[in-house]
Amino acid sequence: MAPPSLILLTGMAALVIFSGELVAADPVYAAALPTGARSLESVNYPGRYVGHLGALGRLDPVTSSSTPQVKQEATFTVVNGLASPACFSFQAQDGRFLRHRDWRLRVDANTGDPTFRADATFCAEDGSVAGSVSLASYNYPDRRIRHRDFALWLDTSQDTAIFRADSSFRITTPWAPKTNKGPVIPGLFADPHLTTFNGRYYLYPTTDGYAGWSGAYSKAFSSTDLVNWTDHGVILDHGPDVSWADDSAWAPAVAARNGRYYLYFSGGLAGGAKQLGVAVADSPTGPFRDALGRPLITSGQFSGGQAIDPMVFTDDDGRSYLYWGQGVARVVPLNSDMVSFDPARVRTITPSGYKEAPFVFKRNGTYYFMWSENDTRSEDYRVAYATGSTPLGPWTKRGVVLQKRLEAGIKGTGHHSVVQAPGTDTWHVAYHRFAVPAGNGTNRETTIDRMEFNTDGMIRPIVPTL
Ligand code: FUB
Repeated sequence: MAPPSLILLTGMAALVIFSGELVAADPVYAAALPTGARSLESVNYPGRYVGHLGALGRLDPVTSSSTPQVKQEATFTVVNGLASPACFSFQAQDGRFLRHRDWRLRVDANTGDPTFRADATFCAEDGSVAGSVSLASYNYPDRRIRHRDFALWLDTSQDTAIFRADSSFRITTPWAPKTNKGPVIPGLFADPHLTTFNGRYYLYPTTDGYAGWSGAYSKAFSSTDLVNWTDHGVILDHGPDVSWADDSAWAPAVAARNGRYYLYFSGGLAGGAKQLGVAVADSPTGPFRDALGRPLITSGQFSGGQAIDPMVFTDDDGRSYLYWGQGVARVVPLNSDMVSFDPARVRTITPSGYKEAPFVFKRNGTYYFMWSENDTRSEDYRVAYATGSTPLGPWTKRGVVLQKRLEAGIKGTGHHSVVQAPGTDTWHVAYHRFAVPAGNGTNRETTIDRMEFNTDGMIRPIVPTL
């Protein structure tokens, strides 16, 4: 039986302008992989695919009459590299990641520590034949995934035809196609800010999968239909781009004014509490640059709570309000420059049960203030809301609208955002959950569901779907 059809790779060298010259940014890793569910077929043993038996990586034959389990084990989701967005990781259908240990390839759960992330990240080069790829280890760049005796190894590269063939794979359509709609973007992403600019949807999530949520960069994605997403790459990298924070790129949120785009973000100050910053760009996909060269809100500026989880709501009169806070929810009108405010006008609006992730929108003249309750590491992380008649409250708590659905394996549903489909009364909620099936509070994934209202304006319970 014929194997799945070949998906062509784009052999592509990244180019950047540096000191006025066009230079290759990363000449070593040259191939771009399609993300999403795929299978990896051996170049010199067509019909055999990268898979795993239990934990150990193998090269096994797969045909259309193979068992569902064999097909599942020969299917990986190609995702953002856990150690670098320039490279790739391969997530097995059971949630574990392909990684090397003692030079053998195996699948293991992501611990989020730097060693695991590096061991589970592979950088793509063109393979031995057109349309194939060779995968170099992120932390041992001179070693590649190759098969030997139909087991998978991480071996030192050799300049021989047999090594090149043994370390080249065709990326094919998956043997076990995805049956769920989610996550909307492959890989580990949390705290999604879903919004629209100029009739197009944009998604700004936290990059997840790091112990202690220590990921240092944010990416942007865009879509016209909330189903097919374009990855616009890294839009703000705290290491090089933010002088006062080099890690913990948490919960980005973007607002527009006068053709400019403002990215509000939390950042870690080494050894201290989080602070909140703002970056600016001429496009919703960046590149963003730190607008102030210092935090917009410093860690001790307001007593109580942590300065994280910013969000901006702009009312019909054009005034924008900044909401933020973990433990304590605060709001302040922003000045028209979007990067300053009067500290004397900051109000505390913490509702009962509030943990973090404030989000405000307006429908039919009613203001909706939503937030997350419990700890993001708990399966009981959930979303509640209140309504009010102004962007500053007072607020009437209405209750929980989004929570776990254990019968579907859905846990930890929270840190959401809400978007109105342009020109309609159709509303969508983006949120994260523990990655299905094997995630937890630092291995989260982003999904989107419909949000509907009763005739009295109350939000109907949101049913989280797979
Ligand atoms: O992703 C890091 C943190 O986890 C966010 O800032 C919180 O809202 C929680 O989701």
